Amino acid sequence: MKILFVTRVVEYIDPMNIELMSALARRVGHATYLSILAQDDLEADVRRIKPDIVAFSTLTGEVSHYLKAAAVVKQVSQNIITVMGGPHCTFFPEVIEEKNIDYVGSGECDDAWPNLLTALNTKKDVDSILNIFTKDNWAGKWKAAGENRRNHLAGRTTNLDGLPFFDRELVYNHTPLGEFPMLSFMASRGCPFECTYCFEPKFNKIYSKKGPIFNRYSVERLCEEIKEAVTRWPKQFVKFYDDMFFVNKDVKKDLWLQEFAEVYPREVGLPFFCLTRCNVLTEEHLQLLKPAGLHSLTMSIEAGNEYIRSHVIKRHMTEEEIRHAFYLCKKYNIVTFANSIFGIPVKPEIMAEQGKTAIDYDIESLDINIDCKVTFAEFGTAYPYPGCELSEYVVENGWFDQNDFDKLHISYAAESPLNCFSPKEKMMQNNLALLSTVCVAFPSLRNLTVKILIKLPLAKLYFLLYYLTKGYLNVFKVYPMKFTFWNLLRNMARSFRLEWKKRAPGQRLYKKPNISSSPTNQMLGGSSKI
Ligand code: B12
Ligand code: SF4
Repeated sequence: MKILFVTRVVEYIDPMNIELMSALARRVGHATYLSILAQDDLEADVRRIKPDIVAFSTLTGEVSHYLKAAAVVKQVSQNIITVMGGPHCTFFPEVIEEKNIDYVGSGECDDAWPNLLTALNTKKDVDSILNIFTKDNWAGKWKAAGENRRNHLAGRTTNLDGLPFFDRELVYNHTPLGEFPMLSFMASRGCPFECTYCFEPKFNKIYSKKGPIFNRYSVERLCEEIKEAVTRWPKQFVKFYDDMFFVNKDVKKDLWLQEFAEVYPREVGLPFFCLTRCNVLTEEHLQLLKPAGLHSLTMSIEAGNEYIRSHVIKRHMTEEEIRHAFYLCKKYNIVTFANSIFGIPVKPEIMAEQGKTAIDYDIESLDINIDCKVTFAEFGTAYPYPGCELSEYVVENGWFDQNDFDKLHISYAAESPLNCFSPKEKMMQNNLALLSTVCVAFPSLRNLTVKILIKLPLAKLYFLLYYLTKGYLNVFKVYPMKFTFWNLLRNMARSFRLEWKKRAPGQRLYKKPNISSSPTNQMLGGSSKI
């Protein structure tokens, strides 16, 4: 069969979801194609390729784009089968009720996806395939009878080594990503922590007693795949995008990490980036990983305020642990990257008790990033994704209308979707998010920013400052890669468009306006009502 994958946009990280799904499909004998909404004409691609199946992998904020895309596919031919999977479907399999979606893959579909393809190809029963929701099995069992949907989930994939190598060719032949000198990969799946804004704790609940919470490729298999990729495409840097590259505070007990530190430099030898948490990192980790090629490390701070960290988002780490982790990185000359979340709502009575406004909490987050001397600090907005504890908290408090996914922008670099902030506060949050990255790099701008700049409607200027700071830090510090002059210019122009789009979706900065235009009315610098 011919399978056309549709994705919204390809940026600088490998779309590993599509690359894996394509590899799994090819392994069972199907041909795969790619259409990218931000650059291609989907309708023309569908008419030219004549796919049997069109497949989407969706995050929550982008689901409405894919539903519009599915409508375009069905307009061309009702016979084309549409399948949707990805994190949104894991938490919200109800998407099967959409008229233009024929099948939904929920949870890990490493087996379900090829099983579905085989069943469709051989016209066998699909309703009983675990992880796959159909119109019939949904209406007959889960919706009508209310049977526990978890019964329809297979266990978690235990043997990651058994997965095929990602089909990077599908993406690299179609986008500039193959020439971009960074390769992304995940050495593991899962995370045992319980942050309330993240999908992992919910995922762990859904999969309770159905397989390992944290699981890794073997070091040998991991290095084999990276080696194969870097011999085919010119890469200078590896970004390990695991939620947690290591979870064990005690390095001696992490035999995998020790083996990695020995084998990776010998077999791959490229500098790398990875992620962990401040309360996991120890000096021994850096002593082990620095000689192995560790160049930059993400440890998210998320909130400077202790109450928010412990009670609202459950990060469960002290300020001292945060400061110490960043101090260690400075000591070992490791470049640091930290995310923080603005616009995390606190109940009015607690705010009154603490004598703080909503913006005070955000400024506290800026300040801890400055104190920790984070190399590159990025500030997003709190977004309630389905199933996460944070979402229940904002819905219970009446700050967000449950199931209103259209309010969730494609990126949390946009305005807060919560109604507990005034338009003025939302404008200040947006301004501060842009300027904080600049302030952490140039701390002398902090006072001017929080006292004056934050209140001015100059978001476009702030975006430019943010973009230049981020661009400089990314290219020269976090991911140090060599570009030819023209390549650098090309990448700058492209990344400028992508960054802008994340904040001002209505703007026509892409090559051609298409069906991926925004479902929301959020604009750079806040809503137009200000
Ligand atoms: C890499 C990554 C990114 C990359 C690339 C994203 C991309 N489009 O590929 C970048 C940096 C761009 C990114 C950005 C964002 N991300 Co992100 N990202 C991830 C991360 C770490 C890994 C995703 C991945 O590739 N996994 C590997 C693949 C193989 O696994 P998978 O996607 O889960 O796929 C499995 C199943 O879902 C299913 N499946 C997937 N696709 C399909 C398709 C079909 C047809 C079928 C049948 C099954 C199926 O089978 C797969 C194999 O088991 C995840 C966290 C995580 N642990 O997964 C967050 C995650 C996906 N991101 C998330 C979010 C919120 C974002 C942002 C909104 C954040 C922001 N900065 O604004 C943006 C939005 C970007 C966008 N809209 O495109 C959330 C999504 C929550 C949700 N409910 O949708 C996650 C889950 C993080 C989290 N902890 O909550 N992200
Ligand atoms: S540590 Fe990271 S991946 Fe793990 S639950 Fe928290 S936010 Fe999610």
